[in-house]
Amino acid sequence: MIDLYTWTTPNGRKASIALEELGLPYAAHPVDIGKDEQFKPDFLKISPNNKIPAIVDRDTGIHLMESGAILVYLADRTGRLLPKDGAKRYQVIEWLMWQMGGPGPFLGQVHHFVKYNKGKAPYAEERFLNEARRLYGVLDKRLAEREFVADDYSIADIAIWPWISRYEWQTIDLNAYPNVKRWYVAIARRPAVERGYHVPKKVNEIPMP
Ligand SMILES: N[C@@H](CCC(=O)N[C@@H](CS)C(=O)NCC(=O)O)C(=O)O
Repeated sequence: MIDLYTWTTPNGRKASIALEELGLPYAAHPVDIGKDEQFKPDFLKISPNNKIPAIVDRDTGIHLMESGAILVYLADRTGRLLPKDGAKRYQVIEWLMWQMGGPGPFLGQVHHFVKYNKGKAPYAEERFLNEARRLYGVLDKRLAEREFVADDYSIADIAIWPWISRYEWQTIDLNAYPNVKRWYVAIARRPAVERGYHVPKKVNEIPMP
């Protein structure tokens, strides 16, 4: 049994979608970051960077923060969604790291400046929107030649998809990125993704272009 500490955000949904895809038994514990629950001392013991998601695996005693590390752990625990070794494993890790260093931080800045603080910092809005469009372009090019970012559906897709699901917040027209749109819709229709998206609670339907 895995305890998942999470909230209704892209980083949190990565972990719940992976748990659903892998069929691992888990208990979801809401950490309302709007109420600063991520700063509670008990949570900081497992997530010292005061961010969700975090997990505790009751069977192994292992606890982890950082969604990328959590995805690798869950995949290795089951032998699925991440090849065990060889070039294909590193290809998945390559695109997982791309998400952790690119769409995660930069689309997060778009949410901050463009959705929540529009007009306060035009330079930041322009800078982060340009970077968002560049990242969507990179993903679109990658998906022009393959069904999923690392050929087979993997934790790399699971890491990227929840960030793309906020395309409306990012003022991104998915029609401008047809390969991303095709990939996004295909993943959105997976039953495990539908279930994982609504953890720890349902706030809206999955946006559909
Ligand atoms: N690099 C971290 C980022 C996690 C993250 O930014 N979590 C946000 C929600 S999406 C959070 O918990 N924010 C609360 C805070 O910063 O105090 C990961 O991928 O797990």
